[in-house]
Amino acid sequence: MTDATALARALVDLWVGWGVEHVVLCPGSRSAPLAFASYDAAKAGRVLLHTRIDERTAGFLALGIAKTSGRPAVVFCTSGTAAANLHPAVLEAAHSGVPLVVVTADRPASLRGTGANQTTDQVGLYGDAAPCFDISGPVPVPRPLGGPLHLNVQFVEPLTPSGQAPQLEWPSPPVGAGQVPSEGVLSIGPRTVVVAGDDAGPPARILAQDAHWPLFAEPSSGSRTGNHPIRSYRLLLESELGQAIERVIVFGHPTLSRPVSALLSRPNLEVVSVRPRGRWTERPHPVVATYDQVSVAGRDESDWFSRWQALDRSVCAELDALTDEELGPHAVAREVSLSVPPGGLLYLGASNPIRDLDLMAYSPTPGQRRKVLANRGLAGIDGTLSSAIGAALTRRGRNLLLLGDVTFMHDLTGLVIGPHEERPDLTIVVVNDDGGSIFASLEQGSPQFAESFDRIFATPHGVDFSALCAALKVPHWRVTSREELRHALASPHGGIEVVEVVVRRDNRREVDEVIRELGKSHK
Ligand SMILES: Cc1ncc(C[n+]2csc(CCOP(=O)(O)OP(=O)(O)O)c2C)c(N)n1
Ligand SMILES: [Mg+2]
Repeated sequence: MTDATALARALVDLWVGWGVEHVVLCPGSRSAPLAFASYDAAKAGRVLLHTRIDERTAGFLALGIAKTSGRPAVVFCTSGTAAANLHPAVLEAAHSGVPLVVVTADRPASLRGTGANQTTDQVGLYGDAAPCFDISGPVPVPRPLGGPLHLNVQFVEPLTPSGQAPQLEWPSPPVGAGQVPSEGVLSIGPRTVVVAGDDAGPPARILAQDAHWPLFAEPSSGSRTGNHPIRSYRLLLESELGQAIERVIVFGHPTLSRPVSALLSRPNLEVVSVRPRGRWTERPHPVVATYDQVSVAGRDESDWFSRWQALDRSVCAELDALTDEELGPHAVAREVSLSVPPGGLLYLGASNPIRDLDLMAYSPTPGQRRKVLANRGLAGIDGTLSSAIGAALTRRGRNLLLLGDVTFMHDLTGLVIGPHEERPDLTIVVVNDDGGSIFASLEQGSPQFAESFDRIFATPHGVDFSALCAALKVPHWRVTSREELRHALASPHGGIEVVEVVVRRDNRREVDEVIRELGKSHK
């Protein structure tokens, strides 16, 4: 079998050849050859190396890096349960089409099925979420483009560098024929809206602008700029105007609101899909056509868009007045959205924070664009701190993360960053309502289940964030007023810091109900 040191060095060369800049290392013995080879590559300035002890965190760190840098990022770990801890990040990468290279060290294949220490069946561990290459020597491996790649590497002892390791050549995979993207030309005619889900990108905005159609752009769509986004779209779908929609063009991966899912499933509605990135590119509802890209023949000269714009302005004015009364979660989202400068990064946690921001964020002009990201592939509350830290590692300038208290605690080891590691600038805004408030507005939150609600859904914890952050040596500020929040957001201290905003949870269901009514009253 191939010398472990030579194999590890050749793998690092392969990654560098793919354009990999960041490598995330999790310590272990079987993966030692990769650790030494990556360390040497980092010393030579060929890669940037990050070390994390928790593989789940490390996986999401690499995911955040790959999401923002547009290049594959590598994470590697030892054999056994370590490999299983990378699974959440692999699934998220698969569903959001992020080029994450997951490398698991293994023993030689001859030891499989024998009860050797720390040895399980790692080949194909992530199922069809990540194509797996079981490697014991150089074989052709394609560069990952959209989605994760699993390299399971069999290392034979010795696992430490000794003597002169032979130089290995990595064979190139055959180049496949590229597919020609399909293009649809849309007519002006039916009353049309453009829905831009996660990762829709600028084409959704450009189409809405060209055709003069309303744009329903989720915060992490990358399309929420210019004049066409309708901020309160979620509230307006049940209004008379919302009922008049005849056609929807869907981009990206919309996941945030039930009214949008309901819209897309309406009978007698024409849905045109622009194929999203990720593992499953089919829509969960019927579509009349699917294209890779679309353009429009003409411009809608009717009053369709101006009616949406007028209604949106009046509902947003009511919404702002309502949410201005106290420092609730919506006001926090508003303040955060206003404090991200052009070119800055805003990462969003799942659950209510991203939905509140969706309702409260204004749309900057395209030139003043901010990068807004979220893990919407599977919308987990795991790995959010790490993903945001990974994203921030690739960016200079202002970086913010807005997330809930439960989401924060789910990824606490994301804040365990050793003294040799690079720490990015990141202001973490935790909306602390002592539990998961999203369930309050769902069926489970109905008064008939009130008795068990806190115990089995909301899970209040009473955790002292200030003590938690002190233990992790992360600066922490607790704010209770809008002025304090503004001040904290306006004066970052550099490095990673936590701004905890304490808000109520007991009135969440009522507040959401009042907000929903704002749209309905404009029938
Ligand atoms: C890994 C994972 N586990 C569980 C869930 C289900 N879940 C969705 S939101 C949520 C609670 C989130 O609470 P918090 O972060 O405080 O946000 P809030 O709902 O209060 O806005 C949970 C447990 C999930 N999405 N992902
Ligand atoms: Mg919460």
